[in-house]
Amino acid sequence: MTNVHRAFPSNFLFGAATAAYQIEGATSEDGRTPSIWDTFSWVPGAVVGGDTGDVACDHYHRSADDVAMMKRLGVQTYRFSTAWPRVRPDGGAANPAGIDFYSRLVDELLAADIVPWLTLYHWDLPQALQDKGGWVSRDTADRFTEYALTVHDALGDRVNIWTTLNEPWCASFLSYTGGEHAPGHTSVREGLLASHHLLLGHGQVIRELRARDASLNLGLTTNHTVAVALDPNNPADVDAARRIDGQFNRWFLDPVFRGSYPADIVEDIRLVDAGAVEAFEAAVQPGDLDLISQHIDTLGINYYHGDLLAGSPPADPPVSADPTTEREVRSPYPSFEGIYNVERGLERTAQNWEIEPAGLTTLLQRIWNEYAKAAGTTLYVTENGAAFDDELVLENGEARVHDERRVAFLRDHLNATLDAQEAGVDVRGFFYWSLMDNFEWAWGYAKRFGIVHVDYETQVRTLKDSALEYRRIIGERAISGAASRQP
Ligand code: PNW
Repeated sequence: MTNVHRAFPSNFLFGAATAAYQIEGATSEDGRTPSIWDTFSWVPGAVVGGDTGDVACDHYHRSADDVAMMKRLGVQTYRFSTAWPRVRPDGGAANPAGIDFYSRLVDELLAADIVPWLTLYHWDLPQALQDKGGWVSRDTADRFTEYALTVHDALGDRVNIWTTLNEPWCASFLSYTGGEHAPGHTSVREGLLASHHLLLGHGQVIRELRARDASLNLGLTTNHTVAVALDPNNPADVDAARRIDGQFNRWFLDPVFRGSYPADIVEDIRLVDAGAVEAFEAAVQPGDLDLISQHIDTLGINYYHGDLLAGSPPADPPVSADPTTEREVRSPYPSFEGIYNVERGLERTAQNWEIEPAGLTTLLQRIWNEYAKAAGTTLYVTENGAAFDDELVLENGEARVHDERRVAFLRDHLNATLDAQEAGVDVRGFFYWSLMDNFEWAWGYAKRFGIVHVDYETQVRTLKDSALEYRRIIGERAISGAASRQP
């Protein structure tokens, strides 16, 4: 193995990320009311193990310790989200007790010299607003704007970096069409309307915050896949990749950067559900796309894995007997019929997600060249990480987690980020998902993404080997040591 030493530019920011519902707990304290994730987690079968966010990492009571831990880790920035049902319970009046929590957190971060990176919506919509239609209703975009302004009233003097939404694909299609996330609906119409109203809320908040303070750094975080056709000369494979790319990537990037929804995807969906597309087209009102396509300073990219796609069952039998090979994309999603995910023989995470660091380079280059560069928008990797079956062991009385696969994962994806930068992409930072093990949505506590291990009985935090490696990388501002790259 060769030794490497690859330095990061001096302006590159190293961070770690979390989200309110996944770590805070204290779901009924200080005036907080239920979100759609509370109510969804109460539905039998919705979340593995019947887990809920009631306690989670108890971060609501431990934020000072958690910030001290981040300081020991050396992270320069911390990406967190504010909980709408704490700040404006039931989507109604502002709640000073809930707001105070974030005010203290921000003070703690600033005192520790950690840049607060605030996300306004990481999926915890007040249930009372879902009862009025949730994101299917246009009104929710206005309620979101009110909530954002309340957060800005309280924190705008200390927080400079604001992200409106985390992963609108998940908050719309995965939640209102796929049924896998709260509120667990399975309607094409609802998914389409939710996607538009989320983006509308994004645009309104950008406009209002910009008008209040032109010096804010404003942006959006989107999740992506890298859709590759099995055979670039086979029209069916190319079409499968086009459809996946269209819904995951272009459906959100086109309106934000070009002011229009991708026409090919609209037409695909019309073939499957004309009524849904009609409702969607009626929902897109004059002026909406101008709001949605306003300039953003920052685009956050969340990357976990790509997809190799075929338009028919692959001819070659898969090498392994893995049941996930040659699987037809399980699809409540419109126009995903007859698309097959092809087994690449890549290593996989505990969630069966493929590990493909080079996909991150490809993705960053593509988004930079096709969207962000012309718009003068800077890119950050706002999420990248993996769940593995970690084991806590005692060594000489000391708790350790030897998560060498996550160490390699982290190094490989940081390398992939540097590869993109060297290819000319303006990508200025990386957030590992997640700072600590937490409530992994539909998987509950069964999947651990943290570089910090959480014992959910005692709430003891233990730095995994990946945290120690991240601390070393951040300290040296370089990736050094034996190369561990995957192809
Ligand atoms: C993202 N999918 O969620 C979120 O932003 C995080 O809160 C989450 O913990 C992390 O990734 C790891 O999952 C996703 O099913 C959840 O395609 C599910 C999907 C994608 C992203």
